[in-house]
Amino acid sequence: RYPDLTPTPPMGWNNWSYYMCDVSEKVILDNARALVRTGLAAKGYDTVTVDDCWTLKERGKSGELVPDPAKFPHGMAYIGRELHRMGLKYGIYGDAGTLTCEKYPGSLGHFQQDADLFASWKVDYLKFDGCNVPTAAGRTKEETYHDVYRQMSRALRATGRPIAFSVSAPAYFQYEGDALWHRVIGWSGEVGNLWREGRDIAVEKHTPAAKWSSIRYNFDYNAQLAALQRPGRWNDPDFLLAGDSGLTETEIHSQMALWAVMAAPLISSTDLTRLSPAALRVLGNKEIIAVDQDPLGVQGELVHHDEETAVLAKPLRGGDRAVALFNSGDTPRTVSTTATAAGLPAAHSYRVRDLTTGRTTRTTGPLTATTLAPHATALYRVSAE
Ligand code: A2G
Repeated sequence: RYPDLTPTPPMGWNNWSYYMCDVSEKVILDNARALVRTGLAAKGYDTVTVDDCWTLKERGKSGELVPDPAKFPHGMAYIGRELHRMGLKYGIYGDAGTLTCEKYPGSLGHFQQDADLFASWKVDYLKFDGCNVPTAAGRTKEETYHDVYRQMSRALRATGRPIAFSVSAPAYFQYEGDALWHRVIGWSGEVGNLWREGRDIAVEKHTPAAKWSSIRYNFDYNAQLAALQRPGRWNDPDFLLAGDSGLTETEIHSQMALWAVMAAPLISSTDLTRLSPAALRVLGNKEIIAVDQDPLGVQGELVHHDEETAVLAKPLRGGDRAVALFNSGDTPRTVSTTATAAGLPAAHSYRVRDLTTGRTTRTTGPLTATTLAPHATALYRVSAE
């Protein structure tokens, strides 16, 4: 079993959703500086990950990955030094197959060599994708994925450097039946610390409607996986889109609240150098971050779910519960549950703190969000008195 390197869900920033293959030293370091300047780094967003397209299309003479000198003129160890100097952690992207999704060299046949190279650059986090993994002779697709991810997991351990391991395998099994992807998630939590499931979240160039529907899709998918997550081993429904164009403040707040109640990794992927005050407020909401990062490490479960609404409850250390009331429909609705349905003990009175407005009220049991706007989520922290 891979070491426990992520006691709480990883937080940070990744370039993919906004910049895609237009990644560079400037993009990475400008955004890293923005992470620090905005105060988001101090709130826990500490891992900066370079996604696909950072290498040349061919390996070097010794079979090594070669950073693209036009994109990374000072090389990749330099990125690590700069990030570490800013108090941040260094994440990088690789792929378990012959080629990455964007057809740059994959690590198949080079697992130890690549792990050693990443460790020599002082990498702290590896996102390991699963494009172009050819099914091995005499093995099933699942066995093949298990083999390659296990090999990379061992290679990372053999470097002696603690490198958090993000496994993309489950995303490559999502249409193949519950039993199968449940199994894949099971072994992903043995070989690594977190795993990507659901679809890739929409990227900046997609329409606002596509962005919202991808948040919806990954929410619905991830919400069913609560039982497969364990403290320290995380389901990853992909990036937070706050800051990308076209989404409303209500929608980016909903994504943040839903991801937090599901104890999902909080990985922003936008242009942080021109983040709006609204997006910064959403990403920087300390009480919502605290729900996500709660030391119990439990993913909130669905208390209620229908076509238009969902209610989730997450146990927190000390006995409180975080309760999310989500109106996924296109008309205003009142969404409600009760304290006991959300798992709180029976009591005469409960304190209800609205983590969006910061207002505290009291209830004898009913928890209601009155006429929630379309796509809005209310997130409450509820304590029995
Ligand atoms: O490659 C895949 O689609 C990744 N998805 C996505 O996040 C991004 O890294 C892209 C780059 O080519 C998964 O890892 C599931």
